Amino acid sequence: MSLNQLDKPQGKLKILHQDVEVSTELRESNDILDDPDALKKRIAADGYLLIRGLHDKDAVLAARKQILEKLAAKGMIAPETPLMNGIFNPDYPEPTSTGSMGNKALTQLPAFKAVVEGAPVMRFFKRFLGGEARTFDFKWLRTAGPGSGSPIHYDIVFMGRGTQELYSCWTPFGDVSLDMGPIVFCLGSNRFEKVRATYGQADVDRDMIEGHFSDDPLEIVEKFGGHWATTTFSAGDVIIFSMFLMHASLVNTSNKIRITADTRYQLASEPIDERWIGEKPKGHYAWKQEDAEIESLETSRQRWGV
Ligand SMILES: O=C(O)CCC(=O)C(=O)O
Ligand SMILES: [Fe+2]
Repeated sequence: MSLNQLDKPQGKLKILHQDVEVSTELRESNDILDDPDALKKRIAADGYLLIRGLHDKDAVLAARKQILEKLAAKGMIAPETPLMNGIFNPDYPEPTSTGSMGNKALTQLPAFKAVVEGAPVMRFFKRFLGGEARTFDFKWLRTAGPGSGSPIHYDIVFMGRGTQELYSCWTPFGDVSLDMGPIVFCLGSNRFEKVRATYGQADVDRDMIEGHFSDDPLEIVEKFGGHWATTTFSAGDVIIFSMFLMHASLVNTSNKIRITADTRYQLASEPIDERWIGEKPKGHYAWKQEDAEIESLETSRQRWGV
């Protein structure tokens, strides 16, 4: 065993400020891709579907290149390093976070749209949902620099005004190793009934809550059960998950920018959350806007009794 491994207890990875036991085993669903019933059963049980190589790698890398060119023009890429490596410029004056997203200059890039609205993913959802699928016009594109990580949450509280038969799809634009901060799931959290019935019924723009559920990844597994799990991703892979699967991202401890998108898909015939559609989606019109008063996490959790 190398010194490095001794320094870092095996299996422990960083979520927020904590080193947590994180499994790196997620189940692949490539073998049941053509079987919608099996896919539905699996997502109902596991909360996610990991599909390796759904997208053409070259299409994903073409989008990566266009995105990186924009980031380089802003000075975010370390000088004298190969563009496609996506090394963060340590002298870049602003902190980057997984929250820097939805930027139209990036989400309208043709090569980006060609992936997240492209035939492979739309065909997948058409078959999986059993009808014409559509995606939100708003895309969450994240350029997550060193040190960043996303908080622990269910997606439903941000996008639950339409159908609940709504799915998130997380797409890496380039390979994502464990040190680059991939998405991490609390497996079993889709069955936290009391959490689903309380926090899971909230709407951030109506309730003015924090949005995330906890600042403490260990608290979740100790109090409610489940365990944290992630995997490494290659360009072309996607992971699709339910609105009620608790997730976050590992802290990016590398020197690279992690480029990923999360986009949403549903049946075209079902009601859709009006905040995320149209030419200029209105987005979170109240939550965390200027002068917004946000209820503390502690108060929300007391109110919910969880
Ligand atoms: O990529 C991240 O950091 C967070 C992703 C996320 O919350 C999502 O895909 O819904
Ligand atoms: Fe999310």
